[in-house]
Amino acid sequence: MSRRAEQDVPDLVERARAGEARAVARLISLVEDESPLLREVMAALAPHTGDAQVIGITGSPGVGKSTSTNALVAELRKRDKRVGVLAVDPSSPFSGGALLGDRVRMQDHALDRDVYIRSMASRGHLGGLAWSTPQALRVLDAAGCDVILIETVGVGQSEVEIAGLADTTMVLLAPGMGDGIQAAKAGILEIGDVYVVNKADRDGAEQVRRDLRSMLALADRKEGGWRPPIVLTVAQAAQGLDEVVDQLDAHREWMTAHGELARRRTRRARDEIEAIAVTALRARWGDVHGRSELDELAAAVVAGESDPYAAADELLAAFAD
Ligand SMILES: Nc1nc2c(ncn2[C@@H]2O[C@H](COP(=O)(O)OP(=O)(O)OP(=O)(O)O)[C@@H](O)[C@H]2O)c(=O)[nH]1
Ligand SMILES: [Mg+2]
Repeated sequence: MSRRAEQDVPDLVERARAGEARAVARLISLVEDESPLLREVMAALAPHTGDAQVIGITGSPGVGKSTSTNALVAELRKRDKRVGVLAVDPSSPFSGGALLGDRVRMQDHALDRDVYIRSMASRGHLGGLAWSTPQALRVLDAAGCDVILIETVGVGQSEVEIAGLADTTMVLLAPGMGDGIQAAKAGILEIGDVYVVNKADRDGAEQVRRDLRSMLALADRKEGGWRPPIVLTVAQAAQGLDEVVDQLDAHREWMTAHGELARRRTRRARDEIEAIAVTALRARWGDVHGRSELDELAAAVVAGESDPYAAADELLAAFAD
């Protein structure tokens, strides 16, 4: 692509919508780099967003997230869906070894033009996933992906964050990982819409299912709400993924019928707006902080000519300019 074509936003958007992988890649890079073109990009994408089914995939390290993502892509391709995959590493500022390994595995789909795969590091953005991932989702959505899978590397906070980004959150467990206790600890019982017990070729998968089912029964879920199904899979052998996709679709239908999809998306948009606004405020705060104005106000407070509240009000007035 010529330098000029890379900067021509309407042209990039048109080509991304036509399925040109390089244009999609370029748009996501503009997001990651916080390009000055970002506003123009987002405005151009907005009318084309809202159709993709966004699925978050989470679970303990080694449970089979990448293997399952790979097998899910194959199942979705069988159903003629265009698929986007975002592998997000919120813990590292660089694309680390884990993602590299995943990339190699994902080469199963490397030549398929209806599959777009991207690894993202969150590069120490404020709020980790919060800032850049939703914008990358918008790019893939507008580019015509029917389904977008978000896989996180790393544990902890990211699990809850991913639930905030996705329409449907899929939680993976596996036998022999002490997952029962982990599930209760990590708050996984609250975030899952579909549970998958992977590595069902190993002993103990049925037991994990039973434990999970009784824990879910005790969890504080809303009356008349969605009852998360538990599916057994052997991702390595591509077994059970058809039922996983059926359940993901069933959840989407349920959400649509009950207004939950709209509620979740509104919540997501609120979070996005807030994250952008807070980032902008912080940037402006940086400006204010550097100004001599603050020194003057501080001197007035020290001299007893002003108080900290009045001084803060004066400073905040600077934001309104
Ligand atoms: N026995 C068995 N092994 C599996 C299955 N699915 C995945 N594995 C193996 O489990 C290991 C971890 O799989 P990954 O897909 O890399 O797991 P992950 O959750 O992405 O791991 P991280 O990215 O490190 O968190 C690999 O050696 C897989 O081959 C399965 O269904 N059965
Ligand atoms: Mg992985």
